[in-house]
Amino acid sequence: MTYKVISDSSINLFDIGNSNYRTVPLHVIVGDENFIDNKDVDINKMQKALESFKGKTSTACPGPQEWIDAFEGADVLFCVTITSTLSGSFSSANIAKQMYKNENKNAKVYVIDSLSAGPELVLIVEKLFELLESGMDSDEVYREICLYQKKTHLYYSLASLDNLAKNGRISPIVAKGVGLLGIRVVGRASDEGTLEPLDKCRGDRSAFKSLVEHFKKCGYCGGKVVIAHNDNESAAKEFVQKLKENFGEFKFSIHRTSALCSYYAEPLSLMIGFEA
Ligand code: X90
Repeated sequence: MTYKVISDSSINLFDIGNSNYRTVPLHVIVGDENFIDNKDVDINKMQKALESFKGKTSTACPGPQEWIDAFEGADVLFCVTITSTLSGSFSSANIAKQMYKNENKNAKVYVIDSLSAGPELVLIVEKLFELLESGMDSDEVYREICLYQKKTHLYYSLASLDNLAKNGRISPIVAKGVGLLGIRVVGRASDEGTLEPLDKCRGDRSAFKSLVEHFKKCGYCGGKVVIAHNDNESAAKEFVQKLKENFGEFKFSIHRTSALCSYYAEPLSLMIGFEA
């Protein structure tokens, strides 16, 4: 039995130090440029293109064939996707699953809707490897990961909601005024996998205060934390400090957002996944 864990690129990480890990790219489209969200994508170039382009920009999920290309050679596959309420990635992966199973009768393909994006997918993928490497049977791994997902959360502090609103992912009324005077929208991925804005804050410090309160309400008590930032590493580090002051020591990692998340979680935004 050879297994692979495959995530779409909303996870932001293309290497997690495991050779059974693959990603499939979402796409960011700026005029006639298609930024394919893989390890080679040039985020700075994309950002410059976004700033200078005056027309409508958009994103696209991976097609089924992009998933299948990543499946090749494995007979147990765990696919993790960005929330199905905001993207077609989950349904693409399911089409790929059917196609792959037609050709590979004994293959087992599990498609997991993260109901989230970014760092929460990192937590899910890391847990999947932990379970698979313990030698657990794949159906059992699937049951366990569904339980684990109930304990993980995603919160965010967004510096602008422009691209979310322009692409119909959030109401323009909610988006109005964010981006001015350092306003941050603090919110979370709801249990249904939708964007749930919770507070409007002025500046990172005030956003951290709000986030710490939300962590408390979730019953956070020192679980693993994964932070993705869009060009705001200092805020990510400062937030870790704030958490330490409130909750003591915990395991954490910090990385930059890749193309898809950088497009929607615009510059200076943070995405924070954690285990409650
Ligand atoms: O299929 C596509 O074109 C991709 C569309 C993705 C739309 C939303 C991505 C949001 C990414 C924003 C903050 C956290 C979101 C929480 C999700 C429930 C980043």
